[in-house]
Parts: sequence; C-alpha cells; structure tokens
Amino acid sequence: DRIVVLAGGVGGAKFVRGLRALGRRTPDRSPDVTVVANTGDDLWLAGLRVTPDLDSLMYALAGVNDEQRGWGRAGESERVSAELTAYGVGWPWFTLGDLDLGTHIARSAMLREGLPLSAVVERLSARWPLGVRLLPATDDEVETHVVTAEGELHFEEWWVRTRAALPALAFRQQGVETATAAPGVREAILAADVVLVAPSNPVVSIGTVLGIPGVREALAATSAPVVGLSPVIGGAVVRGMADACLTAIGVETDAAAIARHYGARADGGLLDGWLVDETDAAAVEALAGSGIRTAAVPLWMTDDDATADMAAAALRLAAR
Ligand code: GDP
Ligand code: FO1
Ligand code: CA
Repeated sequence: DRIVVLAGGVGGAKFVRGLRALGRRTPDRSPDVTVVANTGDDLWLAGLRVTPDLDSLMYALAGVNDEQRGWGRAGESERVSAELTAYGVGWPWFTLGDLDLGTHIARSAMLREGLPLSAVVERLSARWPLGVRLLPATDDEVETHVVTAEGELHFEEWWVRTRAALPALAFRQQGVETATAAPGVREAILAADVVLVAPSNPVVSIGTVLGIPGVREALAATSAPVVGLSPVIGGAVVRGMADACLTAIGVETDAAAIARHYGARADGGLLDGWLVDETDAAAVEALAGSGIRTAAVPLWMTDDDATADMAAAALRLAAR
C-alpha cells in the first residue's frame, strides 16, 4: 500500500515511527510511506535555514533525537550557541545545539548552491535509513506568523519566547500566495491508497500544510480515504501549547470539535475518518451523521508498539 502522512514535528514523528513499526510486523507487504511535512515553522536564523519539523521527523526516524526535550539531537552540546549569544547573533532564547547546527550549516550550504529544499531534505536524510520518503510540503519559503497585540511575530518567537502566552489574534502564512507544493507532494497524494493525518497540531502543523496551494485540491481529488488521528485526549493536548492555537482560531480543544474543523470530505472538508482516544468515545456519537466515520481506541503514543496499534486502527477505519 502507498500511504501518505501529513505531519508536523514531534507528534508527526512519533506517529510515523509507529507506522514504520507496523510495516515491520509484516515485512513482505510493508507499506510505501511518504511523509508530507510542515515547513511553516522554518526560519532564517544566524544566517542559517532552520527547519524544525523536518528535523524532528528526520532525527526521530534516524533514532538520534532527544526524547526528553522533544526536539533536537540526543547528546547535544551548546558551545556554538553560547558564542553566537555573546556576539548578539540569533535569538538567545532559541538554542541551536552544536550537532543540530551541523545540519543547519549543511542545509544552508546546499540551498545557497541552488538546490530546492526537497532535494536538500533528500540529501540530508540519505545519511540514515529512515524507511520512509520525507517531503517538505513546499520548496518555497512560507513562514507562519502570529498576529498579536504587540505586533506580528514569527511562529517560533511566539511559541518559544512567549510560550504561546501572548494571545494570538490570527495566524498568517507569509508568502503562501505565490507558493506551490513541492515536487512529489500532489503526485503522492493522488497516487495514495490511504492518506493519514498525524495527531499533529491542527492549526500550525496540519493547517499550514493544507494551506499550501494545490495540497487541499489533491486531497479532495484523490481516491484514497483520508483518516485523521486526534491530537487531543480527554479535552487536553498531550504536550505543548496547541490549545492556544485552537483557541485563537475559535476551535474548542476537543476531539469532535477538531474533526468538525477539518470537516467531512463529502462536504468539501478533509476527512473520511477520525480516530479518537477511548476516553473520548462520546465524540463517536457526537460525530454520527457528520459524514466522518469515527472510532475510539487508545491514542497514547507511549512507544512505537502502541503507536503501531494506533496506525493499524487508522488503516482499519480507512478500509471500513
Ligand atoms: P510539533 O511540530 O513538534 O509541535 O509537533 P506536531 O504538530 O506534529 O504535534 C504536536 C501535537 O502532538 C500536540 O498537539 C500533541 O497534543 C500531540 N501529541 C503528542 N503526543 C501525543 C500522543 O501520545 N497522542 C496523541 N494523540 N497526540 C499526541
Ligand atoms: N523549542 C524550544 O522550546 N526552545 C528552543 O530553544 C528550541 C530550539 C530549537 C532549535 C531547532 C529546532 O529544530 C527546534 C527547536 N525547538 C525549540 C523546538 C521547536 O521550535 C518547536 O517545539 C516546534 O516547532 C513547535 O511546533
Ligand atoms: Ca512544529
């Protein structure tokens, strides 16, 4: 089977690791997985292009990620970052680890040689046997900005410096008008047997991927069923401040509310199916008649094995 996953950083990475583990249970017919990653968090910092969600995916699939912190490399040091801060370069509250900086330097060198981001991602990830194809949603620089009472901030400044505590009035995709989907993105969606929406931030991860011109159209046109997994369990996000993003766009932090926000494909929305946690079984009834078939299973991505079971449940819902 050809499976396409729409994904953000940490939630996306955990999910894709589980899907890969599921494939390894049946090695003779393990799926061909393409991950379409959010690039809205990307930014130029200290002269380098930083791509947080692509890196969270690459590092987690390579097994070199920092599990505790949730981002960056394991066994990281911060000598270079301290020097940059001493020079007043970059953001003192945004730490670029030494190993991580190696990735940013390599990426920036390739971009300056004229390679598009999708080719850079292919080259960087060739270092590790990721077991999936990793694609940025777009090769264009489309950055998520947050409108606040104190002005417009880059998403990472809002998220990391203000910890999403400064109320967001709106999210803007800077540069989206002239952007196109990266090579292979639309093609993968149109040729897919199943499209899965990872339990990622619905606003600034999935919403940003969906905002890239051509992506939504491909999702509407594909014959593949589209099934999402809820990032909200029991009315709360599992980690991070995604609830602040949902509040900003007027969506309740609730599994059924997120499904309604994505919408039923029959009504021009995204979803054919929606998987919620077993504690949110009420959402199955709440969504009856919505055109979105819903099931409740454990959605805690505690390890690859538990996450593989979630991925299997999503595939069963897709086939139903
Ligand atoms: P980011 O780019 O690093 O913020 O990561 P994503 O956008 O891919 O995912 C963030 C979301 O993952 C958060 O809103 C969490 O609620 C969700 N998440 C994290 N761990 C789990 C989990 O174990 N189960 C579920 N269902 N969601 C999770
Ligand atoms: N998150 C933080 O909370 N603090 C940081 O200093 C930080 C640095 C950082 C550097 C590179 C990178 O790829 C990610 C980094 N992150 C950091 C994580 C990341 O910014 C966010 O957690 C996600 O993008 C939120 O969606
Ligand atoms: Ca992110």
